[in-house]
Amino acid sequence: MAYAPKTGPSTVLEGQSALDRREALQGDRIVQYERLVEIRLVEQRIRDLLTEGHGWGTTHSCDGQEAVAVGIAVAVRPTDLVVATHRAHGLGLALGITPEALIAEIMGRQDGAVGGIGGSIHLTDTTVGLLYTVTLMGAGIPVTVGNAMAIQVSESDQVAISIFGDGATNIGAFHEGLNLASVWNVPAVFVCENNHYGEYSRYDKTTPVSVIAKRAESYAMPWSQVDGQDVDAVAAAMQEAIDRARQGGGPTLVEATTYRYEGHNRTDPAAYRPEGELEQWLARDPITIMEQRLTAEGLLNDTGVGEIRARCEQRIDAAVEFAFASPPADAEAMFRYVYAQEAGA
Ligand SMILES: Cc1ncc(C[n+]2csc(CCOP(=O)(O)OP(=O)(O)O)c2C)c(N)n1
Ligand SMILES: [Mg+2]
Repeated sequence: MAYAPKTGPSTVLEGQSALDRREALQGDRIVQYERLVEIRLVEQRIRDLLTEGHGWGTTHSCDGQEAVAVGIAVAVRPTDLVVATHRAHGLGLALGITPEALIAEIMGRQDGAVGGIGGSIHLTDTTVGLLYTVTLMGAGIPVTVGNAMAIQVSESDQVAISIFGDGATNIGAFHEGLNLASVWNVPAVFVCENNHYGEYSRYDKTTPVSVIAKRAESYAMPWSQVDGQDVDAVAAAMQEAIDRARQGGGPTLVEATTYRYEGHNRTDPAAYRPEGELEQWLARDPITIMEQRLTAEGLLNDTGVGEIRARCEQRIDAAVEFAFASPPADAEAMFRYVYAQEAGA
């Protein structure tokens, strides 16, 4: 049976598909700013909904890491092939998934991004190039090498993108994947979102190098380390790496340094963090950084900031209403997309 789960646009706004949202983002820095705000507010609402019992399982919030998601989405084409992790609500929204499709997915509803059978950590929207997200650390890296190899063989001008955490760079798949990507010179960009923690361990307790991106040197691969609190900086580093890959220059490792404001998941109070660390990062909040920059450039003022926030709140209220109105996922659908082969066949 063909693999054809529902993916892509569910929307409360007529004519606004995931692809429309992506295109709007790529041309307009105010939209980029608005998307940062939207991601922050959606994450907060998702935690509330789960706390109130309107969904199952856990969630891994990306509050504080929004600029990495938006910076990536600015540079990546919808036709490129993106694979990411369990902490990907922000990336999904940045790439174009609507708040309603995301919230409905997490609430297990049929209008969710994958019909409600994937949930928080299995987001997909092939209309904007998000092939899948997966929580197995590093597992997307060899898959990305395969995607990039397929691109190379088919001589298309796409690029394969893999997004993973700092913890995943200690997994064998990271090293094997980067090694092979370099040897085959495939069009791939490996993006390490260094939020300084892998579950409950600070990265310097588990990782013997201070600049993770330098690990690329072992594989003769170009690398860059970029300020992950700054949309423009992330977009520029991504653009450079993507251009190199598209032009046949092979893979790059990009490290975006950032911080997660919440614990690893919603039951983690993050009591292991040193005192004052969160406050230091809050002082470099990605939303504030972009707000100040756009204000200095005369593109935004206090009224605009208030309007954008109110518009996001309204949109999210409508998205939640939409999700509640959507029927629960069809449990049978879980089995519809499983391949089986009879013994001896
Ligand atoms: C192969 C594997 N080992 C262990 C886990 C359990 N686990 C889930 S998330 C996580 C930490 C991930 O840290 P990082 O890669 O830095 O991503 P982050 O959660 O910080 O975004 C661990 C150990 C897993 N999912 N996969
Ligand atoms: Mg991490």
